[in-house]
This record gives sequence, structure tokens and C-alpha cells, in this order.
Amino acid sequence: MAAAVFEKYDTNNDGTISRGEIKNALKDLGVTPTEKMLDQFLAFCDENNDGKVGREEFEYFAKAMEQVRGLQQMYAELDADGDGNISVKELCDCSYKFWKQQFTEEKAKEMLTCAEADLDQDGRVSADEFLQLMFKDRASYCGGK
Ligand SMILES: [Ca+2]
Ligand SMILES: [Ca+2]
Ligand SMILES: [Ca+2]
Repeated sequence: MAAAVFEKYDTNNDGTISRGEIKNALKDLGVTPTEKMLDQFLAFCDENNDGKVGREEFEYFAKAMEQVRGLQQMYAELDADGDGNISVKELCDCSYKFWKQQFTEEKAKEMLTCAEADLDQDGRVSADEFLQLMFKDRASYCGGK
């Protein structure tokens, strides 16, 4: 089964999943990855550092895709009013569910306005910003290496 799935992502059938193919895979999930997110994605999967995902690295790739899917669901729940941004209030409302602690407004604000999360500093985080931030977080402690 894993082999069949690998073929699905290796669209030019050269036996590896390239950066561009990762990008397309993420786009299929509705994510527009930044270059940085692609770097993080590769850092998570690319054990032999050749810049692509080989067959032997596919389990990490599958794991990374799972993470992204999970984060998308999480984002959908966080963005309760569905306006495409997470506000301070929305983060507070869901904080116990996802982080097992009740955030104060200050804490939520801090999370949302840290330079990496909220690039335009408007106090709200879009889906792509969120994915990038959380993915990095997850990758750093779930790295399967
Ligand atoms: Ca390929
Ligand atoms: Ca590799
Ligand atoms: Ca919202």
C-alpha cells in the first residue's frame, strides 16, 4: 500500500518526491506552503539530506502529511467563525482543548503576535501562517529521526 501511495506523490516517476512534488502534495490539501515551510517539511523527511524524499524516507513524508492534515483540522476548530483568521478570543476559547491550559488574553496575544506567527502583526493568524508555525513546532519534537 505504501508503494502505491508513494507513486501518487512521485508524479514524474523518478523514484523520489522532490520539493516541487511536496509543494503539489500540500496544495492538494489546500495549503499554499511558503519556501520556509517546504524547508521545514524537507528537514522533517529528508534523512540523507539529498533535498528530496526517497522511498526509504516515505514513512516520514506520510507522517508529515498527517501532521499537516491534523493541523488543518485543528485550525478549522480554532477558527470558530470561519473568517480565515484566528483571533485572540478564538485562541482562548480553544486553548484548553488543544493545549490543556486556559490561556489568558495576554498569552494568546503573545502567541498570535510573535513575529513568526503573525507576519503583518494584526493580531490574527491565517491558515497558512498557522500551519507554518505549528508545523515547525511539531517537526522539532516529532522528528522521526
Ligand atoms: Ca519525482
Ligand atoms: Ca532524501
Ligand atoms: Ca476567526
